[in-house]
Amino acid sequence: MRPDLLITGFGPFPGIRINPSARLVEALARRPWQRLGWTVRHAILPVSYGPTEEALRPLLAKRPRAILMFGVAAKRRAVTVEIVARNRASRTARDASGRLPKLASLDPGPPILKGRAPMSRLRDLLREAGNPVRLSQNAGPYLCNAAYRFALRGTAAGVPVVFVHIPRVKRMGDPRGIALDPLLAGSADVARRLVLAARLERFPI
Ligand code: PCA
Repeated sequence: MRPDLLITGFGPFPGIRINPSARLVEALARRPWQRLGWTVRHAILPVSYGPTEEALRPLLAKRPRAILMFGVAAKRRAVTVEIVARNRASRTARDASGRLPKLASLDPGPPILKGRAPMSRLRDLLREAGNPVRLSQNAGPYLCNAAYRFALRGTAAGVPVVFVHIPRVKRMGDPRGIALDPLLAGSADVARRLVLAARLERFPI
C-alpha cells in the first residue's frame, strides 16, 4: 500500500554519537497515525554517501504521498526548515564510514532544488508549538543536504518533501539543547500539514 507519509532521521556520524533526529523520528512514528487512517513509515538513515541513497531508494520506490526528513545541526540554536537543497558536497567532512564524496557536486541537476512544502506555514506551526525556529536557505554541504536532494529528485512534483534541521535535544545527563516535547508536538503538526498538502496537491512555496 502506498504510505501517506515517510519520516526519516539519521544515525550517528563523526561528532554526533547519539543523533537526536533518530529519537525524534522514533517518537513521531509512535504517534497513533492509524487513528487518522494514515499509514506512516519511518527510517533512520546511515550517514554515508552511498548507503544513504541505497537506504532511501526502496523507501522512495513505495511512492509515499509526502516526505518529512530530519537531521541534526548541532551548532544551530533554532530548528531550521530547509527551503532548498544545493548541488554540493563537502570535500573535507568525512561521513560515518570515514569516506569523502567523490565529487564536490552531488548529481547532474541544477545548483538549487526547491523543497516542496508550504515552508512559512511549517515554520509557524513549529513556532506555535513553542520551538525556536527559522527558515534556512542552507542545509549544509553534508549528508542531510544530499539526502534532501536525492528525495526531491526521486519523487514526483506533487509529492511534498521537506527537510528540517533540529538543534541538540536535551536528554538525561545532557542539558544542552531544546526540549523534546515541543519539538515532537510541532513536528507532528508539520507531519499532518504535509499529508493534507499532499491530499490537496497544493502547497504554495
Ligand atoms: N546531520 C548531518 C547529517 C546527518 C545529520 O543528522 C547534516 O546536517 O548533514
